[in-house]
Amino acid sequence: MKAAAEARAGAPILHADPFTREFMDDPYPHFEAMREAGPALWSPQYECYVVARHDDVQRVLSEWQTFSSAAGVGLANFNKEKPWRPPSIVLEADPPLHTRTRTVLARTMTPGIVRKLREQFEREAELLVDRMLDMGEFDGIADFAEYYPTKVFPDALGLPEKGRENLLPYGAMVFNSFGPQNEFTQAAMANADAVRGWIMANCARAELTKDGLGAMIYAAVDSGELKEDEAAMLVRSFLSAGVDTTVNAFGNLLWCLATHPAQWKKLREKPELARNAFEESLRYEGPAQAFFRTTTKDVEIGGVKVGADEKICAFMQSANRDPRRWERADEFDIERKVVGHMGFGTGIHGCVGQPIARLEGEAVFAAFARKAATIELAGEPKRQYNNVLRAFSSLPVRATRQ
Ligand code: Z7Z
Repeated sequence: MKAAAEARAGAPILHADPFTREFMDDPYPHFEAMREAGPALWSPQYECYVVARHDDVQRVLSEWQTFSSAAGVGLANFNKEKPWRPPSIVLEADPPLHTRTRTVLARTMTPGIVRKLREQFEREAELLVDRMLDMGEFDGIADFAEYYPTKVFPDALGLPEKGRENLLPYGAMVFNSFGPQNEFTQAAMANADAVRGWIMANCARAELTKDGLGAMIYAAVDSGELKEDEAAMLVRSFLSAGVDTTVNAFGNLLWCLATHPAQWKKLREKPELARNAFEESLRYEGPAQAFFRTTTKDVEIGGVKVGADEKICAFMQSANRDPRRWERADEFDIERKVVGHMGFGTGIHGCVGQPIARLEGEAVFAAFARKAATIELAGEPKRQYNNVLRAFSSLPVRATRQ
């Protein structure tokens, strides 16, 4: 214990608790203080290191040999603690396992496949936006953000319609569990067995349509690349990673547009900016706040010596606002050159579903830009507290037609 304390003595102490309402209500001053304090901080409360500057976040997410994912990408160290579910064989894995599973996933999201999905995604986007404009006032979360990603993505996957209401509660379990076992994790786990049961049952080959992305995963069993139980685990990865992330990306971008009238005006004038607006919202107000890695050996981060088997929390959303990397880091600008943001992560674990996420974002917000004249808040937004997702639980919006 004493040796460990001394080994960590070189790092400034992180006093703030990132997994509290107070922090989540306004994380940005905390992020700034973390970046200013040094390249790597030590949290005595959680016994982990923290990096918050763009370059260090990028490094931790890129050097997978040193910063491993196999012991989990949450606070829990799977070398010491039993995971709450069987680990993901793509997210919570290193090469060579990760290489094999990611290859199969990536094959289901090639440009050719995304092109085929586009027509259906755009049709649903038009219907969604028309419905919102007919309502005039709507909840940007329940009516808008939650609707579309729980419709088009499971449709593309080939998932049964019945029981899809389990998807969002499952996402809440997955993402809260990357943080500590606090009140948010406990609340998300309230109905865990039923939700988990539905998810696993619906990852089976027999439940999926023959022509969806899920069936493509099972085709890799037939070609000998995967075992049957591995295919089910990869379908589970789709359901874990592909819903809450886009839901909250939609909610966050809608909030950005409702509260930045000059940017909304620009988007209305040029709906073709929708793709970059979505991207900028992932930088400015991205849903994925932070992920952990585990050191495989002694390593130095900006002069701080970190031992082996230590947890490091990489704050992607802080990297996205680091003035060392971005001009006008705290300004939302839909015409910004936004390459290099950490909203999709980076490195070998960088979001494999990003072509589909971008397709969804572009389809919906281009439709909004073409059809709506005004968009503004109609009430006070309420935050959804989640250990690693930046999210609203409610977002009252008023919008009028062109
Ligand atoms: O494979 C998985 O279960 C999985 C779960 C969550 C993969 C990825 C994610 C994830 C999504 C992690 C967005 C961080 C941000």
